Parts: sequence; structure tokens; C-alpha cells
Amino acid sequence: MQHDTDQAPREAASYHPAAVEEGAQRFWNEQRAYEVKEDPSREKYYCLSMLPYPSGALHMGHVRNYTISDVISRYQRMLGKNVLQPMGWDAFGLPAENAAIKNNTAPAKWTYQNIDHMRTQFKRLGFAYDWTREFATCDPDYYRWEQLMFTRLMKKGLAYRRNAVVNWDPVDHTVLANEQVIDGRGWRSGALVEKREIPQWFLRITDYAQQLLDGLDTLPGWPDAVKTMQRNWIGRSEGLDIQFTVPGESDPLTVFTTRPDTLMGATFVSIAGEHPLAQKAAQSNPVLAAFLANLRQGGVSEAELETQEKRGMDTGIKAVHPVSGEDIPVWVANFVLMGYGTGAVMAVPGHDERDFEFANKYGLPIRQVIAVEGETFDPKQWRDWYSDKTRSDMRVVNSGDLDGKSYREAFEFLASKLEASHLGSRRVNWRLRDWGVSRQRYWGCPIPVIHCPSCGDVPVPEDQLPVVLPQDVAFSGVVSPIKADPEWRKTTCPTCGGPAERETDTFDTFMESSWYVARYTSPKANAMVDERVNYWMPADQYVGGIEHAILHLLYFRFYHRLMRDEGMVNSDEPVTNLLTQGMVVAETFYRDEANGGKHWYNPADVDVLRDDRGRITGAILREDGAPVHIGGIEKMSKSKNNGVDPQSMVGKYGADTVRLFSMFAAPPDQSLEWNEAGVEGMSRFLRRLWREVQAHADAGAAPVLDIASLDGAQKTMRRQLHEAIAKVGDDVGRRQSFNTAIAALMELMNALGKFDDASPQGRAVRQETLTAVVLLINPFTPHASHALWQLLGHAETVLEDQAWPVADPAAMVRDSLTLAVQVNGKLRGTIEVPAAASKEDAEAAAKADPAVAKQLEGLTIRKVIVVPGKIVNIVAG
Ligand code: ANZ
Ligand code: ZN
Repeated sequence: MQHDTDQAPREAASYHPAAVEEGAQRFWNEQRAYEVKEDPSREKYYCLSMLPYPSGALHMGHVRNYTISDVISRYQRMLGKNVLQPMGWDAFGLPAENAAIKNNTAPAKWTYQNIDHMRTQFKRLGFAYDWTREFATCDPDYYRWEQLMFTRLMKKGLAYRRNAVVNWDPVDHTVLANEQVIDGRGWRSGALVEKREIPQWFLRITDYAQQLLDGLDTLPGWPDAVKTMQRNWIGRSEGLDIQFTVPGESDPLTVFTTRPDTLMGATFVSIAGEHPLAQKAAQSNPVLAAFLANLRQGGVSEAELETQEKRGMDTGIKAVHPVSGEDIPVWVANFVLMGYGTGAVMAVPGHDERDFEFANKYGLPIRQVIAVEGETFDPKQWRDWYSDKTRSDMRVVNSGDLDGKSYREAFEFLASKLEASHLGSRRVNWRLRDWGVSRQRYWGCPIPVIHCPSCGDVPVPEDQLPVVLPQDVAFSGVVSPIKADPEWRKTTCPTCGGPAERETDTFDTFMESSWYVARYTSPKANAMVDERVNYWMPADQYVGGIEHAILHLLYFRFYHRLMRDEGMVNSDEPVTNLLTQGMVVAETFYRDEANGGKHWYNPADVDVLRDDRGRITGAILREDGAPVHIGGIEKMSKSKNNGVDPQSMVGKYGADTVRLFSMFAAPPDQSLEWNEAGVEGMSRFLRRLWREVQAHADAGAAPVLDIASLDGAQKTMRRQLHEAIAKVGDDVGRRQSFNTAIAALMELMNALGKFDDASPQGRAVRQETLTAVVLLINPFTPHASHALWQLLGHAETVLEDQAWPVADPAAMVRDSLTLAVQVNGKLRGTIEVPAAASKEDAEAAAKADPAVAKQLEGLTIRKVIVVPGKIVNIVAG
């Protein structure tokens, strides 16, 4: 039977994302396309995304994060590199436990079900992961190594136990995580939460403070904002410890100050409520004792300390100023922390804002000891210059020997003087605190310690690891099932063999996320990592949320150094380049409710109305056709019901469209506003690309390109192609500006749409262009590219093994240039001149241009300035 292709239904010609995506994914699976091995002969590239918490289903934030890394990974492999892109699950943590308590399911079961569902969703999106390296951090084969590491750190003194404050729920008789305390009350019992001190485990990150600070200078590929946040968190301060003698006390009262230049302005000393001197004074002073008890109860965070009302009380104690010999009072102040410096401060109300407020409140003397030109000091009115040590015109005044000195000069002078008389010493202080890793919750890695009544805290010996967390548990109330189970706790001491108890605290989940980057490199290793780690590490690119800028990224850098110092890795930093992606935001819609609350409607259920200029005029609920209010663009969240479900979007448009939109709608580090009109635009673009390729393929194989024979329009098309290749390569590679790369591909397709040339060489140019577009867009839309590649007549293959297109400089040479022509400063026309045209030729062409000639009628040309390649400027009158 004769088959007339032109009249046959053109089903095959249109784009069916679901089938295309399934076909590509099947091929990748069969080929094991993204499984990788170490290959020292090739340059490696390790691209890592922050591992997801298996909360139940992917949200758009995940889609964005993981699409960015997938685009980078596929691009890097097209450059010829050996690319590792792994995926796993940050599987321990509170939500699983809370869900278990509510729904009576074991956290393990809940977690593994979620993982299965989310893995399916990941696969549907077509991410090029090496799934053979997958793990969940709640798997004993994973956490056993961090238990082993912890026992080694204990032996080195880098892990230790001391008392620290926790949230205690007096009704449920358990410790609560901060997230389980809502408005000061237990999330289940509603009881007022108390602060309690209990023994907890810490890692000595403070020993690494200087290294963690210095290391930031070796990371040019990290955003400055993240490095600044880390520097501030580490908080290195250079200062002096200065001793004030207290008559009748054998020990001096030592204060830590970063401003010794203000020493002569110290009019009192402030100490923390927990300071031994305050405690001692309280023994004979019931009013002070009551004040201290009250201070303690407050239990506020450091951030709250900055803003809360300043309160204090005179202890009655006097301290002797080390230079003036004057007696000054010692006060307890609520803003002095026992855990920082020495827990005592020389108060300089003239130049420290907190002291200023305090002194004004309690009528304590204020003395000016710093001056700057042209400013007067008013002890009733705080001004920022009072505390500014960075101004070059600040000088010490009213301070004897120190007068006229700058901050630095005064610092050095006093440091030497006080050191010589043993009244002070230089000291570096850190804001960073040791990392508290104990959690009193169940769903975490058991801390591998045995408490023996005679031997103390004994690390679990290596051959008894892992200490496995029982998974088949039932909660009775909220208490951790391992704390509630005497059988689980009961054990024998590995040292003396006597009866002993297991530690029932579990690790902070930041522990697992501190070393997973290394574990991916050494799947199934019978150790934390093996030698493979040094082929892959440090990772070349890390992609994740800015919310992890401080804690996770600091712990992660710290833990990498712990592993280095155990001889496991040979690098100092885990990751060389960091990209922190922006949030995914969307419009919110609501109706007011009778009770004064708001009911929020999902954007998927609302139609937005626009005027003919595209401006939003209102919105209606599809279900009833009645209006809803527009509540403004916000981060996608459950509370505002403005989350868009990735799965439904993938079902409707296909994975490639969702991927393309999430990369096109915004630069990666900025907020991305989800709007379905934009998604439809991406879908149209892909359909159009598909149609172009299909139509081109339908016309049969294109002839071989013969560059020498191309005409002007063909050369122009080729020039646009190669300019696009250059731009897209630079945007995706160096600039990580994915949205502009996609825009350049769209422009190129527009140009190709206008390139109406069915001649043999016209078709050859079209073939070259479409082939390049399919490759350039492959990182974003790998499934469509996989199919289009074959439509263009190539064999089915893993497209990342094709070389990334390289721009041909010869194709980018312009034969002619467009120049603007101005007459007396006004643009009057544009002219095309050959690229090799002289200034005289350009001038002649400008004068000959009809529009310009008309302007020049009746005028005398006074002067002509030609800026080659840009403009011809004619002055006439
Ligand atoms: C006198 C002084 C005068 C100070 C002045 C500041 C300005 P950073 O830079 O964060 O290290 N301080 C010391 N220990 C403290 C504690 N335990 N609780 C609260 N404040 C404490 O801050 C160091 C400064 O913070 C120190 O320098 C001290 O006040 C205060 F014009 O000493 B300063
Ligand atoms: Zn023992």
C-alpha cells in the first residue's frame, strides 16, 4: 500500500512529553548512563546538592535545587569530564518522630515510605544520578561510621560531656527540641517549658576556630554573603584581659575588653548573674539573691539579650581600677553572658551603647574618653561615633598617658604596659561555641557510649559497633522509646565487665549531613571512606539553600577537617564552589472568614484576570466563579496554601518543561516566581523546537555544509548560531546564568524561524543549527534532546557523551557592520557598511543615506566624526 506521508495523521510529528521522557529514561537505565567510576586519566567533576529530608513529597524548592545541579552535571560531562552526581536522604529527625507520635506508626516505616515515593518523583524528573551510591542516613551501615569516628574523637578529647541547658516538659517528663516548644509551651502537653541542666555531649569545634576562619580565604568560589555570615558566627575578637583587684578577695576580677583604649572611661564593672563574685555576694544579700534567681528564670537567647530591657543591681562590691587606683562599683547586669570572655565587663558608658543605657537608667557616672573633630559629647544623647573605633580622626582624651593616641596606638601601649605589670594580657576571644551534639529524641543515631558506675563514660569498642537504633518501636507518650526501655539501656561495661547503662541520647542530625559528601565517593566501603575519596574530593560544586549558610556549612567544613586529621581525606575544605539558590515564591489568594481569619486558596484553583496589557485586575475561584483577594507574592508554604505541586505540573506539561521553566524564570540565586503562564510559554517553546526539527527531518537528510559557498543570509544565520554557542557556553559554564542562556537559545530559534531557505546549503545550515540547539539545551531538557537527536538522524546515545558545541570564530566574523548616523546629535538613520570599509567610505555611505540626506538639505557640513564600527556623527549648519 502506498503511504502518503503528507496526508497521514501527523501524530508522530507532535511532541508527547510523557512518552519521550519514558523512552529516554528507559534508555539511560539500560545503559547505566550515570553510574561512574574513578578514572585517574580523566578530569573529574563532583556535583553535589544538599540532600533532602524525606518529608513526604518533593516541593518546588527541591525541583529548583536539583535541576540546577543536574544542569551543571550534564554540562560538565559534555565538556568531557568524569562527572559524579549522587543522591541520598537526610533521614533522621524530628518530623518522623512527631508523625509517629501522632499517627502511631514507627518513624522508620514512615521515613522509608517517604523515601520510596520521593525517589520515584526524582526519577520522573530525569536527574542524572548515580543511584548505586544512594543511602539513607538512618541506615546502620551509614551511621556506624560516625559512631566509630565519635569514639575516636572521645579518645582525642575532641568529644566531651558537660552540663548544658535543655527545654524540659514537666508534664510529659521529657526534653523537647526547640521546635517542639511553641510560645514557651510543650507542643503536646501545653505545659510551660522549664530550663534544666543535664549532661550532654559536645564536639570541640572551638579548637578549629582559627582554621575555619582562615579557610574562608581559600574559597573564592563561595558567595561573599555566606563567608561573611560564617566569619561573624565564628566571631574572632582581639582584646585584653584586664585585672581589677577586689579588696578582701584573693583572686582578681578579670574583664575581657576589645576596647582597652577606653580604660580610663570605665566607671563600673558589670558581671553576669552566674559569675562567682555575684553568687558569693548573694549569700549575704537576700535582695540580690532574689534578683539573681529572677534573672536565671528568664533563660533568653543571645539575640533576645540584645533587645531586652537592661536590668541590673549593685553587688555592693568595689573593684580597684588598675590605672587610676579608684574604687568603682561592681554591678550585676542581665546583658553580660557568663559563657563569653570572662563573664565580666569593664563598663564604659561613654562609649558602649549598652553601658550607656544602663548608666543612664541607674544614674552611674558617664565619662568621655574618645573625641572626634567637630563633634561634641552629650552624656544624655547617644551618637554612633561614641563607639566607633574605625574613624581615622578618633583620638583618646581625658586619659593621661593615652591622650592623643588612636585606637591601635592606645591598644598597643596599654597591652605592653599592663603585661609588664602583670595586670593584663592579650587574648583572642571567639564567639563560636562548641557544638552540642546530644539530642534527647529517639529518631537519631545512638551516641556510642556506655556509662559505667566504676569506669565512667566508656566509648563503645569498635567491634561492638554499630549501636543499632531499634526500628520496630511503639511510642507511649512522647518519651524516646529507647529512654523508656530499661532492657535496651542495660548492658555490660566493655572495660570492667560490670553492669552498665547505654547512653540514650542521639546525635544532632547535622552530624549525618556533615560527612555524607565523602561517603558518596566510597559506596559500601568497610570504613567511613576509602582511597576513592581523594579522587573525587573536594566536591567541585555544592548547591543548596541559603538557610544552611551558617550551621550546616560550618559543621560540614569542621567535620571534613576532623576526617583529614584522622588521615581519611587529604584536602582541607569539602567543597570548592557553592551556589545558594533563591526561594520559590508564588501569588497568594484568600477570602475573609466570618471569624476574622483568612481562608487561603491554592493558585491551581484560581484564575487570574488580566487586562489587555497583561496587568492583573483580579482573581476568581474556578469552582464558584466568585472573586478572591490577591494576598501578595510569598514563599511557597502550607500556611498560605500557595504551594504548587511538582508532580501535577510534571503530569500536565512534562518534566522537561518544568525543568526549563525553573531555570528560565530567574537567575539561580534569586527568588523564582512560579506562574503557570510562564510554564505554558516554556511548553510552547519546546513544541516549536520539536516542530522545527520534525519538519526539517521530514524533508530528508541535509547535504554536507560547504562553508565557502554560503550566501549572505546563510552566513548571517551561521554567525547568529555561533554567537549563541559562545554565549550559552559562557552563561552555563562560567557565569552560571542559566536564564540568559535559555533566552539566547530562544532568540536563536526566532532567527531560525525567519531563515526561510530550503536550498541545499540552507538546509545544511539548518541542520547545523538544530543539532547545536539540541545539544545546548540538553542539560535543561535532556529527554526532549535525547529524542530530537535521533530525529536529526543520529543514533540513540547518551547525549552527555557528545561534545559540548564550540563556537567557530571564523563564523562569527561580520562581513558588514551597522553604524548609527547622527546629524547634530540626533539619530537620523542607520547604514550597513562592509566590515573593511574605511572612514571615508563610511562617511560617504552616511551622506548617501536618503533619510540623512534629507536632514542635510540646505546645510553646510562643518565636521564629520566616524567612530569605526559604531557611529557617524555629522555636524552641519
Ligand atoms: C569595654 C568596652 C568599651 C567594650 C567600649 C566595648 C566598647 P566582641 O567584639 O563581641 O568580642 N563583653 C565582654 N565580655 C562580655 C560578656 N561576657 N557579655 C557581654 N559583653 C561582653 O565584644 C567584646 C566587648 O563586649 C568587650 O569590650 C566588652 O565590652 C563586651 F567602648 O569592654 B568592651
Ligand atoms: Zn566499668
